[in-house]
Amino acid sequence: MQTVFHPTQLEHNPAREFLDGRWTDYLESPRRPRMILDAIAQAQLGPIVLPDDFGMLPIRAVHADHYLDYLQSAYERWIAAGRSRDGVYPDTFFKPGFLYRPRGIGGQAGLYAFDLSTPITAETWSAAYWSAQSALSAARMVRDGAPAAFALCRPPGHHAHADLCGGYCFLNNAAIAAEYLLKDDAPDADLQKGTRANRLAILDVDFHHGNGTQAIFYRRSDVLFVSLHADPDRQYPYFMGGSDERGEGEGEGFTRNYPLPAGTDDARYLATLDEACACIADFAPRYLVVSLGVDTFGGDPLGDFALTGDAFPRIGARLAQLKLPTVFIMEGGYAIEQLGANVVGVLSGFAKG
Ligand code: SP5
Ligand code: ZN
Repeated sequence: MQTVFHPTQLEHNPAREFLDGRWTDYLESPRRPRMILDAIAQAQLGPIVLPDDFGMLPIRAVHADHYLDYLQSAYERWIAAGRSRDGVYPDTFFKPGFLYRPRGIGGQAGLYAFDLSTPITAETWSAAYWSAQSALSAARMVRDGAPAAFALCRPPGHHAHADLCGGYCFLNNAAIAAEYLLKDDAPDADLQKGTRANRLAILDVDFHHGNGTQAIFYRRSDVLFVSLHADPDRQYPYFMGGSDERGEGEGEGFTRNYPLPAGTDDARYLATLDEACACIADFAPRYLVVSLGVDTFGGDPLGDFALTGDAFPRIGARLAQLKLPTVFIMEGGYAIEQLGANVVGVLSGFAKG
C-alpha cells in the first residue's frame, strides 16, 4: 500500500493548547507523522510518495470561500493588529442567538473556530493545504485502481466543518477526498458488480466523533457517514455524535452514530465495528473512505477506551472484508510511542485481510 505525505505538513507546530483547564504542550505535534513514517518504513508497508497539487478547486467543493480566505489571511491580520506571535487564539466564541458578524480579526477568530485547539500560525495554511493534497492523491490512486491507499494527513480533518476549525482540524481531508471520488465519471462498466455509482461511505473510527464530516454530509443521501466514538455525554466534541442523529431531509438515514462507553475493550469495539460494517455493506457504496484515528488505544492521553495493540490489525482485517476500494485518511492518535505500530497495524491488517 502506498503512503502519501508532504514534508510541509510538518511545519505546523503550535506551542500550546488549552486542555483540562491548563495550558499544555500541543499534542498534535510534528512528531506524530514522523513516528508513523518510521513505522511504515520499518514494516516495509510500501512506498512513501509526495502528493500532486490538485489546487484549490477540490477544497472549495467542501469549504466556504469566506472560510478559506480567513484561514489564509488570519495570521497576517492577527499580527497586523499587534497580537501574539504564538498564533490566532480566539477569546470569544459565536453562539446561537448572537446577531453580529464582525469584520475584524478578533471577532472572526471566534466566528470560525469552536475551540482553542486550532491556533493559526504562519505555517498553518500551507501544512493544511498539503495535508488535503495528500488525501486527494491517495483518493486518485484508489480511483485509478489501487485496492487501498494511505494519506498521512496532518493536520487532521474530521472535526472541521465547511466554515469552522476545531479539534486540531482546519480542512476536512476525508470530506475533500470523498467529494473528489464522487465526481469520478468512470463508465458504469467499470463499476464492481453490485455496487452503485455515485455512492460513497465514510467510516470514522477515531476515538472522537467526526462532527465536521457528519455536518458536511448531513443532508445528503449519496454519502453514508458511520462513526464509532466516545459518548458525547462524556467526551469531546460534546455537541454532536448522539445515536439519535441520523441525517436530515434527503439525508435521513444516511448518518449512523455508535457512541461507546469508557473502558470499551477489543471485544466490544470489534462487535460494534461488525454492526457498522453491515450497515456499510447494505449501502453498497462504490468507495470507502476511512477516517483513521488510533486514539481508541488504551494508552492514549485523550481517550478513555481500552483497546490493545492487537485490536488494530483486527480492525484492518474487518475493513478488508468489505472488499471496497478504500482510502485511509489519518486523523487522531496521541500515544506517541505506540502510534506508528497502531497505524501500521490497521494498514497491514487490511493488506493481509
Ligand atoms: C483529530 C482529533 O483526534 N482531535 C481531538 C481533539 C481533542 N481536543 C481536546 C479534547 C478534550 C480532552 N479532554 C480529556 C483529556 C483527558 N485528560
Ligand atoms: Zn480523535
